[in-house]
Amino acid sequence: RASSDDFGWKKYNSLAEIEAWLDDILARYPVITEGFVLGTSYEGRTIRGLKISYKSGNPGVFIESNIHAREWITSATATWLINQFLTSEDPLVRTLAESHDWYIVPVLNVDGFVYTHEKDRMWRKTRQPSEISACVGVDPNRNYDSHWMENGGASSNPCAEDYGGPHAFSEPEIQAMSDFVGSIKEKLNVMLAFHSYSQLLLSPYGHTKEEYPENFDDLMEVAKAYGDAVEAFPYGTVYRYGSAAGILYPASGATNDWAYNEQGIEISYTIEFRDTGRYGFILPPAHIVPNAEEALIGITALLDKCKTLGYLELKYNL
Ligand code: 0X9
Ligand code: ZN
Repeated sequence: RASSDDFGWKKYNSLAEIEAWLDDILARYPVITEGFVLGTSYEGRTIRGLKISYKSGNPGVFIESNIHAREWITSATATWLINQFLTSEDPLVRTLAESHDWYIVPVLNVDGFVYTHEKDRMWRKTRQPSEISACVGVDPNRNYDSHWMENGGASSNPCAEDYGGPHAFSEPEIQAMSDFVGSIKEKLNVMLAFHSYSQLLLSPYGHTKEEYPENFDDLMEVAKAYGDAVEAFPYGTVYRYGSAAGILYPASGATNDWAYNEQGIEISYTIEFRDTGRYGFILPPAHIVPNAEEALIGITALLDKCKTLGYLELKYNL
C-alpha cells in the first residue's frame, strides 16, 4: 500500500501510484481534505482533485497540473505541495496552508500522462482521435473557449503539437475543468497552471501582445514577488515574468487566460518550472524536491503580495 513515506519524491510516479497516494492522504486527513471528481477523460479515466481546507471562508487557490502529459515535474510538485500543506511544522508553511482553500488537480491530462509512462515519454496532447486525420490528440492548453484559435495562437492542423481542436471544449478533460471551475469560481481568487519548462511566470494575455489586462501592473508586481523569493532561496534559481504573448509566443485558449477572461479570476498565471533547457521535459528526479521547494517559497510570496494588494478578499457573501 502506498503511503506518504514511500511515495518519496525521489522518482516520478505513475498515475496509479499518485491515485493510491491520494487515497492514503484522504484516509489520513479526513477532516481537512476532501476528494473531488473533476470529470472523466476521453479514455474513461476519472480525473481527480483534492481540496484542502482548514477553515471556512478562506480565499480559494486552484492549481491545475499536468495538463501537458510530458511535464512530469508538475504533478511531482503538486503532490509534494499537498504533503507539505498537511504535514509541515514550519510556521510559515502552516500559515500558508491554513489560510487558503486549496483545490489541486495533480494530473488533469490523465490519458496523456499514462501514455507518456507506457508508450511515448514526449507525448503532450490529449488522446482523443481526430475525425479528419490519423493524428491523435488536441493541445488541451489551446482548447479553452477564450479567444479560441485567434491570432495564430493555436494550430488548426490535427498533427500539430498546438492543435486547438475541432471546437473549443472538444476535449472532455477541458470541458470538465470548465464545469468544475465554473461551479466554484466565486470562491476562487487565484488560478495557477503548472507547466514546464523555462522558469517563467506568465500572466494574461496569451492571445495578444497588443493589449494588456487592466491589472497588469499588479500581475507583474505579484510575479516579481515570486521571482525575487525564488532567487533569494539557496539555489538562486531565476524566474522571468511577463504576459504570455509578450515574453513567450501567442497562445490562445490557455487555462490562465480563460480563468482570467471568462471566470473573473483576476490573479491567474501559467508557471513554467525548471529547467531552462539542459534537460527540458526530461528533468532528472533529483530536481523534484528543489523545484517543489522553490514553488512553495514562490507561492508563499505570491499570495502574500496578493493579500497586500487586496486580491484575497472574499468574492461572495457568506
Ligand atoms: O505553450 C504552452 O501551452 C505553454 N508552454 S509549454 O511549454 N508548457 O507547452 C505556455 C502557455 C502560455 N501561454 C498562455 N498562458 N496563454
Ligand atoms: Zn505545458
